[in-house]
Amino acid sequence: MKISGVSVFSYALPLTKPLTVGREKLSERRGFILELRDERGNVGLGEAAPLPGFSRESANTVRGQLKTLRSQLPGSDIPHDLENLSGQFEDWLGWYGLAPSTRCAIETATLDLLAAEQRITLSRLISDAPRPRMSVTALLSGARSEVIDRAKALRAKEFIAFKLKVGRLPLSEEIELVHSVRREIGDEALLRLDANRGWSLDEALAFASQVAACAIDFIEEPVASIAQLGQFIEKTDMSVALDESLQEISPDDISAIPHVGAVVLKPTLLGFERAVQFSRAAAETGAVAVVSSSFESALGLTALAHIAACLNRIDVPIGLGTLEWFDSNLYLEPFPIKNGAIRLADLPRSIDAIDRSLLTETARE
Ligand code: OSB
Ligand code: MG
Repeated sequence: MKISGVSVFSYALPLTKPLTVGREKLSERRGFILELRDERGNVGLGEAAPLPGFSRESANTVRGQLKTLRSQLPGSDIPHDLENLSGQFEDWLGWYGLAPSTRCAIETATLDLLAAEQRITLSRLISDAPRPRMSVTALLSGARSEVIDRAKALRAKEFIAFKLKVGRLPLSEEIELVHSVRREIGDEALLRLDANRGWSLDEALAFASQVAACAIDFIEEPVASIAQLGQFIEKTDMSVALDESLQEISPDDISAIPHVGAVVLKPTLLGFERAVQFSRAAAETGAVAVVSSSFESALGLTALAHIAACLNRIDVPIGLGTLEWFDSNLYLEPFPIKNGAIRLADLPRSIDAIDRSLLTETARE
């Protein structure tokens, strides 16, 4: 099958509360939608939403790369076996030198198009037996009272996994907060932490020893470098997850870091195929893959839910609890996270669900 037409759109969605990422504070979320069409009128959509403060590429870079794809791709054949996600996209697109969020858009749009051609879902294209249901992690951040109230409310709504942001307040306050959140959510729920590299090694070790009784599922990025992370792992029993570090290493490097508990896969920051390659490398070392959002629209989240359904045999809660920052999410209907979980059967096809009135076509000059 050939790609016969390509369009590029941009969007800007207002946020319900300011979003602080790294040193950036965002009041709206901007991104791009890439639309691919084949000769038979099938359509595939993908999202490129570089996250200021976290992505290395700028929106301008991504816009330029999408325009290049728009001028180059029409008339080209879609290569075979892309859905294997084991280097076929790299063989096809590697020479363009695309940024991760641009890669993610073209990869997901192509997979969405292939799925449309075969009248199946994206997850079914990639796996014979995708998981029909996945738990979603509730994200806890902000002031103490907000964290506690949300933990209580979302536990009552059947969320079974929580992720608390740490590494921001004085250590003693955060240690107390972790204990309080554990008390609120009860012993059955999973509690994950994310320090976003906010601590020195000594701080991280002190923290870990004082929340040892809180049964932490894992902590993401407690310290500033991969070298320090190795020392943290050696000196504590707390399970560690890689997030920021994945932007600095390749899948082959995972096995060199001993006892990684999990990898947090954000296809917007890594690329879609590369994220899957990280998940396979992680599985070989016994680490689980946690597919996670970079505050994409519902269209991006749909692709994330489909790939997450293909990666783990057990229910590993996924990091899609970012929609509360959005007033509208680019879909006409709310994104189907219900009772702390997503069912594949509830996910609409992007092309049917998207609110075209929120898209602006990027000029062809
Ligand atoms: O710190 O893990 C992070 C989203 C964008 C950028 C950074 C992060 C996140 C998330 C996503 O936390 C939600 C999740 O992982 O549950
Ligand atoms: Mg993280």
